[in-house]
Amino acid sequence: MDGAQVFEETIAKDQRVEPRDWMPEGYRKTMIRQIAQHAHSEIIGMQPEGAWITRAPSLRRKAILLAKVQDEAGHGLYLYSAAETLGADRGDLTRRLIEGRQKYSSIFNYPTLTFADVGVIGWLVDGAAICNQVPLCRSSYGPYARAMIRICKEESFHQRQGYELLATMMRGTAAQREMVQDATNRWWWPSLMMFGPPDKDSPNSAQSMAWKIKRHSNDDLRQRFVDMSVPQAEALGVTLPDPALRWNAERDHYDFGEIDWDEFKRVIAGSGPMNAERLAHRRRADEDGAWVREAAAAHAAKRAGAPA
Ligand code: FAQ
Repeated sequence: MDGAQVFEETIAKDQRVEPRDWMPEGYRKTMIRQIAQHAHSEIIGMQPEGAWITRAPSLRRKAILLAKVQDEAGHGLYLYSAAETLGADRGDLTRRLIEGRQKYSSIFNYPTLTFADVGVIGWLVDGAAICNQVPLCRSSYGPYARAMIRICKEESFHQRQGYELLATMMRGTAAQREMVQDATNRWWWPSLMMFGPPDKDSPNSAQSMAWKIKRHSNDDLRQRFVDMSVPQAEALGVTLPDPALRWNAERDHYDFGEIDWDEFKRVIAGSGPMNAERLAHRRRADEDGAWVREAAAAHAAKRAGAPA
C-alpha cells in the first residue's frame, strides 16, 4: 500500500494520523491553520480576563484568575507544539498573527467592562469552547486530539469557576445582579459566533468532516450550546437576550433568533471593538520578549559547543 492508501485507511478505520505518517498537503495545511488559529486564540484570549487580575475583588478571586489565565498560556504553548509536529515554525506563526495574516477567535475582540465579564467568559466562552472541543478529542490528527483531552479538562474547570463566580454575584446586591445581566447581554451573541459561520457558508467544513478533523458541523455544535445554556441561565436567574428563544418540542431543541453575521464578518476582518488593541498588545509582548529568546538561543548554542 502506498502512503495515500494508508492515510485513507487510517481515516476510514477511525485511527489517528501521526506526525511521521504520509498525509495529503491539504490535510497538513488545514491542520496547521486550525491548530494555529486555536493556539492564537488561547494566547490572545489571555488579554480580556488578564485585564482584571489587578482589579479582582478579593485575594481568592485574584488567585483563581491568575491560575486560569496561566492555564490559557499553557494551552497556547501546547497547541503551538502540536503545530510544530506538522513542520510549522512557532516564530513564523506568531509573526503571521501579529501581521494579521492568521486569525484568532472573534470572541476575544470584545471588551471586559466589569468583573461580571470574567464570570460570563468562564460560563459562556469556556462553555462554548468545551462544546466545540470535546468532539475534537476524537479528531483524526493524533497530537491535536491528545492535546484536546487535557485542554478540555482544564476548560471544564474554568467553566465551573465562571458559573460559581456568577452564582455568588447573583446572591449579592441588586447592582451585582444587574452587572451579571449586562455582561450576559453583551457576551451571548458573540459566544454563538464562536462556532463559525452557518454550515451553508462554511468553506472548510465539508473537507474537514471528510478527513474527520471536525466531527460535527458548526450549526450542530451551536445548537448543542444553546440547548445546554438555557437551563443554566434559568438556574442562575439571568435572561438570555433573545426574544425568539423558545423550546421546540417537535425538533427537541431550542429555537433561537438570527445571528448578526455582518457583525461576525466585521470582527474577523479586523474591525471589532478591540481587534487593534489586542494585536498591539501581542506585538508589544513579542518585542519585549525578544531579548529573552535571543539569550535562550545563545545559551543553548553555547551548551551545544557551537559559537554563540
Ligand atoms: N473567529 O469554514 P469555517 C479558546 C474562520 S476557544 C474567527 O467554518 P473551520 C479557549 C475560520 O477559521 C476559541 N475566525 O472554518 C478560551 C475560517 O478561516 P480561514 C478557539 C473564525 O475551521 C476560552 C473561516 O472563518 N477555539 O480559545 C471563527 O472549518 C476562554 C471560515 O469558517 C478553536 O479554535 C471565529 N469564531 O471552522 C481561551 C477551536 N469561525 O479559512 C481564553 C478549534 C470561523 O479564512 C478564555 N477550531 N472562523 O482561515 C474549530 O473548531 C474550527 O476552526 C472553527 C471554524 C469551528 C472555529
